[in-house]
Amino acid sequence: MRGVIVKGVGGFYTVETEDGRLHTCRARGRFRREGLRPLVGDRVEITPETDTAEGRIDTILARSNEWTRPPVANLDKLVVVLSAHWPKPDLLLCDRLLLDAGIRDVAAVVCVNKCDLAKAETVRTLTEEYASCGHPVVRTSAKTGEGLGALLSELTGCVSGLAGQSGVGKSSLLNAIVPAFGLETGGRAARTARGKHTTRHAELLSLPGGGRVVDTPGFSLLHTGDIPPGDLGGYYPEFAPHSGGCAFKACLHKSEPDCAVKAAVGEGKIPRGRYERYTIILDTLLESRRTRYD
Ligand SMILES: Nc1nc2c(ncn2[C@@H]2O[C@H](COP(=O)(O)OP(=O)(O)OP(=O)(O)O)[C@@H](O)[C@H]2O)c(=O)[nH]1
Ligand SMILES: [Mg+2]
Ligand SMILES: [Zn+2]
Repeated sequence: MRGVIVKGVGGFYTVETEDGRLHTCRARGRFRREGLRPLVGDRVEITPETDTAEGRIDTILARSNEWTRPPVANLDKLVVVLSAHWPKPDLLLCDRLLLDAGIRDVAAVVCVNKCDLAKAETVRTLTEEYASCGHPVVRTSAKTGEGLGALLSELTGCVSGLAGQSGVGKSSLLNAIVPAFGLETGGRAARTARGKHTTRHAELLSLPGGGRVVDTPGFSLLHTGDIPPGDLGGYYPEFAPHSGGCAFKACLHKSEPDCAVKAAVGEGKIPRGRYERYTIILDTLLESRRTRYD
């Protein structure tokens, strides 16, 4: 029987089969020997046990994409959630997530949450910065309900993932959209009991209007996708109108002379923050090349 992994905890995978039933499955031992790890979002073939809600995962079908942070597969869309208030938005993490989506050719949306607490100016700056790189930006408040319709229409009809720092409100947003999800959110009590993270496992949830969404645990460290440094600029759509004007064809837009991208930053046509974080990511890519080939 075919199904999709909606949850995986401690070597047990919950598989929803096409008839809508849930089966708690173990993976075949062969997967471990082959270094293959079933992921939430995986489409699988299972052998159900007769008369119980259990079974065994036999085959993992080909993935359209896979992610290590969060560990999920087959996303159509990534929603990067930022908090416009506390925690302070980690824009480098946001840019890396957008890059990860770009590398996988997965659509990305930026969600600026906690608008009820934020200064209007903070919300505006974040919106402008990310709208200029071509991503839809939705402004939300899980508390007042602002923007939830716009967020829901981004989620409906596809398989999407909510990612971002711990505490930005990913689970709260999903609860506000579908109260029946009943996801645990980061009250103070929940946090002190377990450290910083409230959501501990990725879980794929079905949306009432069709589509699925995965709530993921927040994280801060992220390994930048392994791409040649010269390709990085290609994942910055806001560079595209300018990069043809660089003196060097293989310009990294860093220290080369006559760089049209840097000129555009100087003229305020490309957000400076995005550019500065681009150079940070570029340096990590250059550094990892150096350590590999020395
Ligand atoms: N005022 C306000 N508070 C919010 C909003 N969204 C979330 N919160 C609060 O922020 C805290 C963290 O929310 P969570 O939904 O647990 O955050 P999360 O992103 O799921 O965090 P992890 O599961 O740890 O990754 C909770 O106390 C929420 O009540 C919002 O839009 N406005
Ligand atoms: Mg959560
Ligand atoms: Zn350049």
